[in-house]
Amino acid sequence: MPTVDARPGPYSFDPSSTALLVIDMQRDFLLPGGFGESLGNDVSQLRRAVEPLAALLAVWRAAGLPVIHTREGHEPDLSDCPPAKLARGAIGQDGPYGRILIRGEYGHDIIDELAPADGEPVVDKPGKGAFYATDLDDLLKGIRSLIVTGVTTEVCVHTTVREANDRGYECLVLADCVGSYFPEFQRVGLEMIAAQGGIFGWVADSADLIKEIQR
Ligand code: C5J
Repeated sequence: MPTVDARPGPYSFDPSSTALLVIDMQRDFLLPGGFGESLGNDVSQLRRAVEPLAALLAVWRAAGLPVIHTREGHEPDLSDCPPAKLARGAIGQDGPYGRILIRGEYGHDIIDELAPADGEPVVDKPGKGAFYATDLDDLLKGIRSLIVTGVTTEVCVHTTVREANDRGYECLVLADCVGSYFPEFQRVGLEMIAAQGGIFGWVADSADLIKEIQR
């Protein structure tokens, strides 16, 4: 079994029951003028995850392993957006890439560098967690281990990993393939996952996973 040098300890996975999850690498989070910037964030902070994630995707796809992407967003009529969420942020308002965080708009889609390949499922989710109000759990039938990447570390990545852990998935979060607008949250967010003996997952660098895939 491939075993990755991870924190708090080795992470073993069977490639035949492992999927790579790419969370919310959307223009609305990564480009100026989108949802992330509308909340006052410095979106350039997320860029550092793009190159390592693109490199991992190339290796992962070459190995024939499954990839699932997610996108956070809402129906054009906002019927799936709770009032409390709508009240905090610019969801549904016009921006340079269309209506912010609305399905079908240019800004809602995944950045060009990480565009899904043909056949890779894209799960649209109205919440922060990828299991809430989606068919992700059904899509993952036969999968036990999840390699988790995307943005943002302390919001959608954390929520999804906690949801996955509660459902019995073993999650490895790749430190260089997840991103936060806040360097402090990135550091602490990763520490929280691996603390207490790996309270809801493991953390590693993508190079250590790639080494195992290419072994
Ligand atoms: C946020 C996300 N931060 N994808 N969404 O609102 O982390």
